[in-house]
This record gives sequence, structure tokens and C-alpha cells, in this order.
Amino acid sequence: MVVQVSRREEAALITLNRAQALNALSFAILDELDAAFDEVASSDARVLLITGAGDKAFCAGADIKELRNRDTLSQKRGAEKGQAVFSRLTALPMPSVAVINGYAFGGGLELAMACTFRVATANARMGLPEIKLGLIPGYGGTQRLPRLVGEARALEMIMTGRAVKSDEAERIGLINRIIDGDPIEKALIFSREFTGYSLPALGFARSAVMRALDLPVAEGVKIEADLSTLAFGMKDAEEGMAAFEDKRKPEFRDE
Ligand code: CO8
Repeated sequence: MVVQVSRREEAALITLNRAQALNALSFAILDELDAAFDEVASSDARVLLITGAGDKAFCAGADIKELRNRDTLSQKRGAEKGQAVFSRLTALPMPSVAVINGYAFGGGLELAMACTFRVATANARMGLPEIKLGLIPGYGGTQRLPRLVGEARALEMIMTGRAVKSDEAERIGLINRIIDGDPIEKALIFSREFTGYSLPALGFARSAVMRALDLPVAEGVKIEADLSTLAFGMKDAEEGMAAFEDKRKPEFRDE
């Protein structure tokens, strides 16, 4: 198995373990990822961390060797498979963090962009180089990149294939933080800024932002009204407000 699921305290950890091919994603690995997301979804993990084995790459993208000599319909089904698996990641019940520890190219960056957050080591490089292969991104990159960095920067990255280093990625909003030291330890520290909060409330917050991104504000605020009302109905909200009045730390139970 290339996709390894393990546990680091409150976090589930998925490691792409194919360092000899810079953790490139074959279609079989996409199936493994799908099964791993099932396992994580039904666990009590409060966050999912995803990283690549070795110190060179998070993931160098779709397996280019496997993409060759396939008919058009198979390619379309392949793109749809990658899109569906990455959309499942976005919809997991817990937030996810891509721990980018080297190259994140093509499908690798698309995997990272499907996570809720991205942290990267200083030596990481991120890009959508498909245009250099005569291709364009197929696993959600043309959609998620402009939502993160804006249309002009996304078009530049997609149409020139230029990779960005971590400092530029942080400046343009592609990653949340640059990390140093042990990447998983540092990602755990980053995650602890939110893992203590109510998981359902974190889910409502993610849904409110993601579902309304393409809607006019007048429509988006209606979604926000519904989801914030749902949050109010949770016992965790009662506990959070009571703890404020009692001047104590709240004890959220995800209910
Ligand atoms: N696929 C398959 N094998 C790969 C890939 C890849 N994406 N990337 C690296 N490898 C392999 C290399 O072939 C090499 O194997 P071998 O030793 O057997 O020759 C090994 O990994 C190490 O790679 P390099 O020797 O190239 O390492 P370098 O440090 O010299 O270079 C780079 C690192 C710059 C990351 C370089 O490997 C590279 O450019 N890789 C390709 C990056 C890329 O173009 N990614 C985008 C792929 S396309 C995609 O993701 C989406 C396509 C649309 C899909 C929708 C349709 C289904």
C-alpha cells in the first residue's frame, strides 16, 4: 500500500509512501486515498494531516507514465475520479491540513488545495506545470487555485507553469504558514489553534464559507443564517456561552 494511515495524537495522518517516484499519484493510489478518507471519516480524529514520504516531495502530481496511451474517454473518467476523490477530502467531517514537505506539482498541488489548510517547509515548491506537458490541470486545479490566489495569479501559474517557492506561496495566500523543524510536529502545533473547538461548529464554519463562495453576498448570508442558527442549537454553543459567563474554559463535546 502506498497510502498509509496512522495516528499522531488527536490527528489522523495520511502519508503518500512512494518516495522513489516523488509520491506521484497513479489511479490505484487515488483508489487507496478514497479508502483512506473513508477510514478517517469514521474515526475520532479531530484533524487530518496529509504528507509525502521522504524529504524531497509532497507529491509530484499525476503519474505521467500512466497517463500516456489512454483513450480520450478513459482520460475524462480519470479526471472525474481525481476530482471526486479530492472533493471527498474537502467534505470530510474534520478539517484537513496538507503538510507540503517538498515539491507539490500538478495533482499534488491539487490534493493540497482540496485540504482546508496548507503549511509548507521553506524548501517547498508549488506549481501546476501541466501546460509544459501540453495538458491543463484536471483534478480541480483550475477551480481551486483562483479561489485561493485570485484570477490573475492563478492564470499566470496555470498558463506559464511557473512554480512558486514557499515565501511567495504564503504571500499570495496559497499556503497558510511556512514551517520549520519536524513538519508533522509543526503541523500539529498549527492544528491545535482549532482542534480544541467544537467539531460540528468548525464544520458549519467551513460549509458557510465554501458553499457561499460563488454566490452573491445576499444569497451567501442566507446560508450563513441557517448554519449559524444550527450552531446555536448545539449543546456546545450553550457550553461555550456558559463558560464565558462563568469565566472558565469551555468543555466542548461535539454535540
Ligand atoms: N509521474 C511519474 N513519475 C514521476 C513524476 C510524475 N509526476 N514526477 C517524478 N517522477 C519520477 C521520475 O520519473 C523519476 O523516476 P526515475 O528515477 O525512475 O526516472 C523520479 O520520480 C525522480 O524524479 P526526477 O529524477 O525527475 O527528480 P528531480 O529532482 O530531477 O526533479 C521534479 C523533480 C522537478 C519534480 C520532476 O520530477 C518533475 O518535473 N516531475 C513532474 C512534475 C509534473 O509535471 N507534474 C504534473 C503531472 S500532470 C498532473 O498532475 C495532472 C494531469 C491531468 C490529469 C487528468 C487526467 C487524468
